[in-house]
Amino acid sequence: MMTLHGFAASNYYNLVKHALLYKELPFKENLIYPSSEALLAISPAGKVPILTTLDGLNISESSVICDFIEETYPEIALYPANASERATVRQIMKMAELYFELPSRRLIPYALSGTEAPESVKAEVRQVLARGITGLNRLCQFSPWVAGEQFTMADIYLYYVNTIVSAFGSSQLNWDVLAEVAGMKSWNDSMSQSAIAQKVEADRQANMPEFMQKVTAQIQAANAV
Ligand SMILES: N[C@@H](CCC(=O)N[C@@H](CS)C(=O)NCC(=O)O)C(=O)O
Repeated sequence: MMTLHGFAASNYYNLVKHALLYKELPFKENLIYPSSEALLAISPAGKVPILTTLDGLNISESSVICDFIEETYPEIALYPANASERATVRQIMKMAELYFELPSRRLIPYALSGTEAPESVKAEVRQVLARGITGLNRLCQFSPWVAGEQFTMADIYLYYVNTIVSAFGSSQLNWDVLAEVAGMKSWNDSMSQSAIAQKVEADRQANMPEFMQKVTAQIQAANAV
């Protein structure tokens, strides 16, 4: 059986988990946190998620894992058969990561340590998010799914990216970023209603206390140096 390594408080972990559940693939979960020797042994960059395949290969990077599971298990397809349509799906995923996820993540250390991000950092984050808003407004259809009639990996990817935008980007900047993309909010709400999203969210909430304990211990250790 495949193994998904990581922790449920991670949105990158959750998007892969959602895709595996959607494709009805059997897998087990291995709870593992960053900075552990066990993770470094299987993850080139020391990041989660990692998927161990049936051949024993350890794959990192969520979008690469998404591609692998689709190519290996094409049943219950999450990418369009048409190459041009697939390219649109991948553009949405890439833009979501580069211009929504990564800038929002810059605000996580400030949010977790309860400090205010410097205005210069906020300005840079706003600028990148604005690019994401423009790009996603141009590419997303929400009719009813992100890329049109077919539910795709872009729906799963963007939904979990948006959890970080809402929790850190929007809250730290006092800016409802998702409201800037026409159709995004109602699509996001309907995504959250699915049985899979609700299971993933329940697991996330169950993991949060332990995850926050680890974060607090790390902040205290850094402050003690
Ligand atoms: N580009 C990576 C990012 C994964 C990532 O940043 N994971 C976080 C957890 S949400 C992590 O492992 N952080 C540990 C660290 O930065 O040391 C992917 O798509 O999988």
